[in-house]
Amino acid sequence: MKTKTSAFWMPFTANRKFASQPKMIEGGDGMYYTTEDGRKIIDGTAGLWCCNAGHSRPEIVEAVSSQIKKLDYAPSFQLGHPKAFELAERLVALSPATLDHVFFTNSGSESVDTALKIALAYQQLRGKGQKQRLIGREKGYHGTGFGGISVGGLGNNKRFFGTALATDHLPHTLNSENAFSRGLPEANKNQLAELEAIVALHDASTIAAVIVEPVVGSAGVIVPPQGYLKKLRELCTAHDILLIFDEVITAFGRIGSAFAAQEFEVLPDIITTAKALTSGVIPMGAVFVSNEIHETFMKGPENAIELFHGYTYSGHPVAAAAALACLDIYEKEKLFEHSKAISSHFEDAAHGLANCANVKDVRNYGLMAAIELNSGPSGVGTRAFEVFNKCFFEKDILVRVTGDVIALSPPLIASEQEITRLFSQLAEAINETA
Ligand code: PXG
Repeated sequence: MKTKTSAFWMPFTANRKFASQPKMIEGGDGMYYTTEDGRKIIDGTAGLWCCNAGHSRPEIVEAVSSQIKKLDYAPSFQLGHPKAFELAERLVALSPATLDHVFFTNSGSESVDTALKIALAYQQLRGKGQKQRLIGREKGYHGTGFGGISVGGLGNNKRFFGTALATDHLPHTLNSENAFSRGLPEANKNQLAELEAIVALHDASTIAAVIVEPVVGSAGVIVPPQGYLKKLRELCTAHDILLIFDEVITAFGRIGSAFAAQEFEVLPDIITTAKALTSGVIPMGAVFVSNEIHETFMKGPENAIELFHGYTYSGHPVAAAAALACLDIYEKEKLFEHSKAISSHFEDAAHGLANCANVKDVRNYGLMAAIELNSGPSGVGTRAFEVFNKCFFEKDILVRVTGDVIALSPPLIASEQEITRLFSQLAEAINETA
């Protein structure tokens, strides 16, 4: 039966265009989705960068259903249930040392807003209440909450909604000099001079935190220039500014290590996560906070609430059960190691498209890649959207399109053969769209 599409106002979607030619997914299994018309297609995007363990894993299904039978829901306000505590312990064992505390949320947007609030409150609590300005970066995506869009750097997401917070933005690091470079690019290493300019403009005494995606995801896989993140850490430390890594996409093996912080050997003060924490099965986010920040909150009278913040579903038992089962899969199947091991094959496959029609740039790191096309004759994004349609309807692969960029981020369980097939199908679609 054909699904009716009028009542559901779809997010970040051209709703009327979708209704004219719906792309409907009915099933998922491992690396594959099944479409409404019964075709098995390779999931080249891990859903929306989240299904790192692959789809409908029986171990997670089992953990979720037995948790619902045992305890469906319990509050985390002034009460607890063991699964959330167990999950927090497991997570801090994975996270960089000194980020030993976890605040649970339900999404990446909530993780970002939580991190920003913790940063602002921390500055107040340690007597630096003037430090209230937040610095994001052009092209940054930090979700859709009012905090996230304030520090975010994508104009379309900010337009109409005002800017709730005092912010400023670093320049992005995309540079045509770096086109077709593999892994970390060279040019724009000095882009951080702008942070000094922002500090000179507003004064460090007014700046609470800088938030960046270590590898930019949404805006089209922008890989940090060599040494950039280390330099950013040095500057933040020198000016007594907190550094927040938004790892909603990069955490949990997407670029080989558990966290980008470990991959790039840069220790932020706060890390935001969501998505692959549960492999996308149940919504959940986690914010990792340094001991220093946490201790600053744990100083008042013991019967006082330390942070007036949280969500009904913070640490939800079913989400926690899903996350624990998911972490077991990552560990047992060594998926982070696998992700790293196949990343050079993935890199070769991505750069194999450099000579396809209209390809302007290829960027990659870990299991993230962007194939950027020249804009089509009818404007930005039209050609890439046509490629997306062709991939879905004719080539049996799912890719993600933002503007002129086709992004790839397959589940970490991908085999070399599946990666080869994904990129060869995509190459055909690009060439046939020319
Ligand atoms: N931070 C980052 C770095 C993200 O990538 C969020 C925060 C917000 O997460 P929630 O769970 O609130 O959506 C994200 C989300 C895309 C795409 O196609 C990316 C995201 C979401 C939807 C689509 O690039 N990232």
